[in-house]
Amino acid sequence: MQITSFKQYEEDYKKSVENPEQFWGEVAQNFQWRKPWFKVLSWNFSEPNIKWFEGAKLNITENCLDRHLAANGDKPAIIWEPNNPEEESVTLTYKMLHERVCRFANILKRNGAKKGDRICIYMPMVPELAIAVLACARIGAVHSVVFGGFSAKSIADRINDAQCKLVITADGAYRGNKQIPLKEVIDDALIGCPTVEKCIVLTHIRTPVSMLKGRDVWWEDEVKHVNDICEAEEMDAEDMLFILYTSGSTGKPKGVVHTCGGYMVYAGYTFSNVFNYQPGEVYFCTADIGWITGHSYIVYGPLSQGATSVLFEGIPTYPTPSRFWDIVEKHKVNTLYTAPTAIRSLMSFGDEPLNGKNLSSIRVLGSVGEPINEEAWHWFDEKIGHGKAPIVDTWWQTETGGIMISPIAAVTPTKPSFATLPLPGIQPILVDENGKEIEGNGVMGNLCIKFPWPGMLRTTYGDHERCKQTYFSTYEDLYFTGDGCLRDEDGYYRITGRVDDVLNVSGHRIGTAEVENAINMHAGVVESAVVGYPHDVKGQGIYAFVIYPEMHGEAELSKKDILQTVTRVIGAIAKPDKILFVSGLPKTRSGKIMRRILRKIAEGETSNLGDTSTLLDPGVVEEIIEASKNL
Ligand code: 7RM
Repeated sequence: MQITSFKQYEEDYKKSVENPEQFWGEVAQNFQWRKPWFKVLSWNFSEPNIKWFEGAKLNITENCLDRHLAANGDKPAIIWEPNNPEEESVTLTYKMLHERVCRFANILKRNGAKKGDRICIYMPMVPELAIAVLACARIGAVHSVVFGGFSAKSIADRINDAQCKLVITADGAYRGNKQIPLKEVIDDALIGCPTVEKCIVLTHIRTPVSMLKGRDVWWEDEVKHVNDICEAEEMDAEDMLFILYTSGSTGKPKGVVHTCGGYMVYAGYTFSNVFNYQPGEVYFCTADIGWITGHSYIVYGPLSQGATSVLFEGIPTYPTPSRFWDIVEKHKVNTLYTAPTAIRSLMSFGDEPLNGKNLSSIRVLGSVGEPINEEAWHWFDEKIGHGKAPIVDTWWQTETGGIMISPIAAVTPTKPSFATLPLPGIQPILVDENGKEIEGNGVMGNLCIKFPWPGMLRTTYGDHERCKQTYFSTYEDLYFTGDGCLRDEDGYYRITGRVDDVLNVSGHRIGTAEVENAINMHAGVVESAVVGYPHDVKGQGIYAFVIYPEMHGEAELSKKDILQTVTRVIGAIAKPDKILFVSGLPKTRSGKIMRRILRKIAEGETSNLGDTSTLLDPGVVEEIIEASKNL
């Protein structure tokens, strides 16, 4: 299943388009199924209704664990690198991971979890997070991992939307020199979550926590009551595997649903090919398991291929900006998969942190989460890869389940800031505003996908209509990605960024509407408008225009109050970088905020604002421009 030459890529691609069912049927043979499928694919994009490997039975954890035991049981599955480099790292072999997953699966059962139940996981980046995820999959429960940076209110919204029965958390997390009281946040969240019956708490930082009788139990105590034998639940290929919430241009975050069979095949196939993973190599993805990159390329993809996956608890700059390079040297990392924002942040420290670091183990580099600028690409290539490691710039989304457009390491010729070519099975097309296909090369348009792939989302939890509206209704019979894209003279794809009201801040997806709603919850705020602006390290920064007529004290303090509100409502990741108090917002006569104008002002453009003739009150723009100059 591994592509080793460009010619083979071209052949596989052709086959995947001409005969997708045969192509994916063959790929799927590389996985372990309890029962085979009777139909590889049935689909329509109008409802949408997508089924891969219909009739097949499996459990993804048998593919990630059991099937490696005989030949590779003693091979490291997970290498955990703690936040504090003075602490010992932990290696879990496939045998050990299997045992711990089975134990924890029994703990889940003991606490009332069964197939189909939704379980919220809010944990630090420790091995137990991967164990919790896999234990859910083992018993057929649906995990919904919530990133540790979200607030109690965000967690409660997600728990309630998915009607979770259990929560798995830890007392707290380390993040650089900070400690985050996870259980306290969960306690606040659970005040408003009537469906939650049990909460399992791992001791990690040993900070004092409240433990509610009848609801809260310690992970360590529970372990004493179970053995390590847990047969995997037999799952239908189209049974739900997990829900992961992601932001869109409107409303609350949507629960993207992935299913067992197709997701497994797609995560495993793309992992093996894009990174050209070789047996025995050490692979390090710096993402958090709370995001899709961690699901697909720390846990499921690598483990399904018997790989060794490094799980890092800390941040790139703690205790020093050499931390990534220390980890690469210590664990002899062969593949490093990270985000442009991390690269840009580390670049800003110059070459000093690289001095004396042995990066010779590195064979493949990867980038994900946002467009990578040429400067960062070249720095990564030269300073980290020493010009010898191919960079795979991987474009994909929470909704796509796995990498869609990307070079194949050591196969596809790369080009700085280009995601290059679609992987086999992926049929991208560019369309104009009216949904008309833009053919040929040297063109730009909105990126859509015209044929299903096994890893695609099946629905948005509890609201299929929303899935249809968001992804399948903008353009008929196409999946719309929300991204703008260029296809150059060579047919290479370059993703230019979102064309909707979704921001990408340090690789985190944040809806402008979500931030506005949070700001508007602050007492006294009348209205707000949020746009993105170019930010050297974060990619995009958040710029908020706020109408707040009767401020509480000084403007600077009022800004801090607003940041506090946003932190409470969403989490610190959504805090605006800039807040500008204004007396009005530029609106059309029909009352729509003209974001185009605000975006220009946020970018520092104060003259060519384009057509403002439809504005209700052009004076307001002048005032905002003047005020923005003093920010
Ligand atoms: C994997 C992930 C998805 C959005 C997507 C894009 C942007 C991701 C790249 C990229 C340019 C890339 N999932 N994006 N990867 N843009 N080049 N290689 O990030 O759901 O959190 O975000 O991220 O805008 O639509 S996500």
